[in-house]
Amino acid sequence: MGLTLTEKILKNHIVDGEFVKGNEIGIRIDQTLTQDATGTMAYLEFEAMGVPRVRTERSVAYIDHNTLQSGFENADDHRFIGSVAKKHGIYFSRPGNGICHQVHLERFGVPGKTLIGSDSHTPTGGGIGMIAIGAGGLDVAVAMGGGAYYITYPKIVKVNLTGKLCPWVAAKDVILEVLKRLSVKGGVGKVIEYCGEGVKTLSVPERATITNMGAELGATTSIFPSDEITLEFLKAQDRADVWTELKADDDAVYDEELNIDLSELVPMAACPHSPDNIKTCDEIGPMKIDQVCIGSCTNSSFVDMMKVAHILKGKTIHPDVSLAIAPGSKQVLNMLAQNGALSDMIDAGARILESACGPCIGMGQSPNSKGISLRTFNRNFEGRSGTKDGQIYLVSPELAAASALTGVLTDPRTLGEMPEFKLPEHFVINDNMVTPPAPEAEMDSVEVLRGPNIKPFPETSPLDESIECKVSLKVGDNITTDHIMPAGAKILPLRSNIPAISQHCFTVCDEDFPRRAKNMGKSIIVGGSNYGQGSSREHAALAPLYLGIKAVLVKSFARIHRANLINAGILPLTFVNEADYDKISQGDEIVLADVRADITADKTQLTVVNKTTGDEIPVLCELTGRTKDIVLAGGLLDYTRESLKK
Ligand code: MIC
Ligand code: SF4
Repeated sequence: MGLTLTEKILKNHIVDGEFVKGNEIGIRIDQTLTQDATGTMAYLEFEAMGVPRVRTERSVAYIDHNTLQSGFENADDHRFIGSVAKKHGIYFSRPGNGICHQVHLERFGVPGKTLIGSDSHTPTGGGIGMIAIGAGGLDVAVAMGGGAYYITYPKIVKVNLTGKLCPWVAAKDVILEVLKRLSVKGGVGKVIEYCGEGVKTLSVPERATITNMGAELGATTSIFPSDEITLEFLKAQDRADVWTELKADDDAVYDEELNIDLSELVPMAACPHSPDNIKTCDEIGPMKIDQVCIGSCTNSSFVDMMKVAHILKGKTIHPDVSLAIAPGSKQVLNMLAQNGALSDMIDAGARILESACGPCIGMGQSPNSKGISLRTFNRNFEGRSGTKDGQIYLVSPELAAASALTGVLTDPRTLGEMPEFKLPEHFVINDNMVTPPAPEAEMDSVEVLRGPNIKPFPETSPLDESIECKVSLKVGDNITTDHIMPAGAKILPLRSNIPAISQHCFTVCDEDFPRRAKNMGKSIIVGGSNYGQGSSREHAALAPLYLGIKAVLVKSFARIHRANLINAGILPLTFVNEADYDKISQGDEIVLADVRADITADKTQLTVVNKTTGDEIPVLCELTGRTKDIVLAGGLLDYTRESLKK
């Protein structure tokens, strides 16, 4: 029986566990990446593990999220990360060099290698045939130290692409179609593998748009084969030497299959407030808009920007629309500057932003009240833009630029004939904003520079014998990490200060939650299905940890967040019967008696007694050998320290 591409790469990297579906397996990690909003914590954790030098083939620290620098905090974090990187063997991509995923694809990604990154959109690397997975900072710290990364051996979904996209229909529309069919929960526990004749019609940046937004499916990762198109891209980046051909065997067996005829797709948008709320341009109609933002790790490549410049050239944006453009990397921005396309954008009235995440994570450019904003980004969760009642639509760069001119949602197919937009034969290459680490012999003399906002990892303790406490919060379905731990210009600077950032935990849902939870001392949270979807930010687990949360009981979890809870030593529990969700209310007192003994004895079904109502609620606590030990130890940091001692 043949193998899928995913299986081939995983098989080459497995170091622990058995290659059986549904089993937990440990894989060797070749490359890691961090960004600054999760990076400070990841490097504090790496330091706490006491490993002197990274043991990966390549680790890169990017600065791209917190670049507003409205106080000293961001700049201090940049300096800290730069100095830690220099000392411990990590390449440092300085602020201004671009968004981590865009730069990693351009300059560092290697087909067939494994990459984990402390950012949920790390699967962008699947665009050049990597197994690239988003993870919590602690997992990345462990991988930098040479430890394996653990995943559940995934189900593999084949997406068979046929045909070719029509003019002005984009890669964004492909992934919006997949989201429409599978939903934001549809990818959990799965890898999405793209195959078929249609693959050849998509360039690497287009493939990367598709794998990037696989994160919105909840998928472990997404991957394209590495073929002659991949080689062409790597050649143009002067990196042909890292190319290898990679594809699934013809007789590979998949768990699920999906067929998409590219020629049947039309321009679409993900409507507020979920990336799977898909409508076609026609279905929405010529809706009046207030803002357009173009960029983010999903759609900020050179060709994306060239399309936008072409549409804007010689025109002026609509008087009621604000247009912001953030090219994805220094390479992209520089090439636009050199070939005059930047001038076309500026001339049309675009507000050019630095190459960084910017508005995607609510760092500036929040829309007006109730403002309708078309964005080429990947997430439109409520409030993420910084405007609570902002209405965010996720669209292709083509649709965004066309609409910026007309002031209403505009089908880009009305733009007339589409010229051919080709990948350049040579990208402009200058890695002068990537600082290499100090040579090993000199690392001891490198001083790590810390600012006053950088506080140590919160205290953890081994799992209690029994848990007896109140429910401090009850929430519904599809709670995102932006609900649990909001970002934006006010809160992001606190990413290296857990006591301070925890004061904002869940305030989007309930202003009083942080104070109430802290006053309770210990408590649990109850939630619905797909709890914790979205970001990889471990702050969504560390802030609850700091506020005394002992367990989270929900209908189902999103993958990365569940792993982050375990890493923080918080028990992840799910209802055996989803209907029992109604038997427990905020403020109820609950008991999980002898939980430590039960988990030690590998019991997976436990009983939560609701002391307030008298109900006995069966719950699942499915922890395998390793995750069980992590929870018993009080989290991954303690567990790793103990293992290193042994
Ligand atoms: C996001 O898109 O939500 C982020 C900001 O990039 C996060 C990481 C973070 O919260 O720092 C992600 O996707 O993991
Ligand atoms: Fe940055 Fe947005 Fe991409 Fe997250 S999704 S890495 S915030 S550009």
